[in-house]
Amino acid sequence: MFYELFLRSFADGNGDGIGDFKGATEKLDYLAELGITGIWLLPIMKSPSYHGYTVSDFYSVNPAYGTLEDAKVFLERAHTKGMKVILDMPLNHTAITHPWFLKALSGDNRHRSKYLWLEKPEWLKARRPWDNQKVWSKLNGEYYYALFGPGSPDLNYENPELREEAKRILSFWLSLGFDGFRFDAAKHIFDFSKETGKCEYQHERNIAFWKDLTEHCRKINPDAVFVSEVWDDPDIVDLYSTVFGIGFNFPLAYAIKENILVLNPGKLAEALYHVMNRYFGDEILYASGTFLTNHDMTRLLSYMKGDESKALLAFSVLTTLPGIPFIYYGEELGMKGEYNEFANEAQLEPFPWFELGSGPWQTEWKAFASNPPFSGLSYEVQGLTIHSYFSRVKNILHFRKKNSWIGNCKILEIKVKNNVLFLAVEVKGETTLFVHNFNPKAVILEKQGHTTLINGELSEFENSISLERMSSAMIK
Ligand code: ACG
Repeated sequence: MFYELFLRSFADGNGDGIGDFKGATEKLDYLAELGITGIWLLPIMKSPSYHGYTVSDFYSVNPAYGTLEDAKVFLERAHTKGMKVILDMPLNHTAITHPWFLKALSGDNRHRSKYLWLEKPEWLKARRPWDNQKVWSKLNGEYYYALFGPGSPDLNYENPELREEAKRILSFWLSLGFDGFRFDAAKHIFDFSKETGKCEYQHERNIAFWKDLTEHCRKINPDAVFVSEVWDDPDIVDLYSTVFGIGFNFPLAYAIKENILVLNPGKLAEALYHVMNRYFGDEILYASGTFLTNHDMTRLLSYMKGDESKALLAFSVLTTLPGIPFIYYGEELGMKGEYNEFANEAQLEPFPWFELGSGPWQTEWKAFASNPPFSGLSYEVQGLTIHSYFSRVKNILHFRKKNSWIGNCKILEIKVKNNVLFLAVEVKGETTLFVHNFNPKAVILEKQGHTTLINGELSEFENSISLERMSSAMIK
């Protein structure tokens, strides 16, 4: 089970208000206590942007986060606690402040060929596939291709020198001790066609690129872990994920959230057949990176309009499905935050360790907006009571940790009866049933074996069990 960690917002170890490696190292026990066995670090390299996805030096740690030595200590401590750490690697583009881009702008041909420049005026008509934004930006009278906006010029991987550079970058971080990578924007490496002058995903070329890079990494560490970010439909995610070993299952995140929001288990069951289809067969070619939210999305409790029962049901469903769950930092506390494409900071707020909004380790790089002090949200308050949202999420995560076999199970059947979702799974010939009650009241179920509560409440009788509203259980 992975934790998606944004260093800047997590824990401050040197008192400047910005989260860093030192702080995160001190808080590894907190993650271990949650049942986390892996960490996905959002980009840590030198960058002019707060989120770090625009890199200005691929071989350095952002000084605000510490030094390479601090990163090393973090990795070593995480390893002693049995956690793997993967690094977010935005190789698709650089920052405009990257020396390569600055040299390119000043006319240096070797560096110019690392980027894409406008060759024909009609290319200016090209638009970003999902929201119709412009993809060419202008600086010093020249147009360069920048799919994610003017601050992030795309790299041109037709340039063989650049591919070798990418390998060197990966070698560098693997040798520091990282266990692998989350490859950012994996479908975007080749996404502009010079033939048509349009944005077009060239999936085959992208996959060949990633195959080359992952094979290179596996020569250094045969057990390296790779997760691809391909935000697309299941058939496209499938294409890429076999190369990486783990593919984020975006369609699953939508299926769970959309159908729990409107409490429609029937539609969820239908969607699960589609988005988890690889877990119905005997041969599982890659693992699904399962999740509910990430840093590009509205936080879970905001999505569920503050309804904790729905959010907890979503956590329960997630943890009873095969794959590798990824939990976005702060979701365990029920942090809030609405994603907004143009000011996407609301879901990246400081992790609230203290009710007061300040104290040792507390980050304060930006003001709390969606998660104000004295709202009862902090770890300080929620950590104390067994009935808090935090404690209930923790119980669900512990359930999953204890039953880690779920990660590799095969799905046999998904059924809905009287608004109850039944999920039958199998591992090594043994069948298990998960039951999720979507009703606003208890349901009586026939007793079929040993029952374990996952979330909510249940009562057991001689021949039946009563599963309370919005509760989940495992029957073995
Ligand atoms: C990654 C990071 C993100 C980062 C970048 C750039 C990339 O997680 O934080 O931005 O380094 C697209 C890309 C993703 C990208 C997101 C932000 N994420 O593919 O790689 O944008 C559609 C498209 C997707 C698109 C998504 C965005 O298909 O490609 O993601 O919309 O909303 C159904 C459909 C599905 C559709 C969804 C949603 O599910 O099946 O296809 O997805 O609905 O409509 C960071 C910053 C940015 C900055 C940049 C440089 O966050 O602000 O500009 O860095």
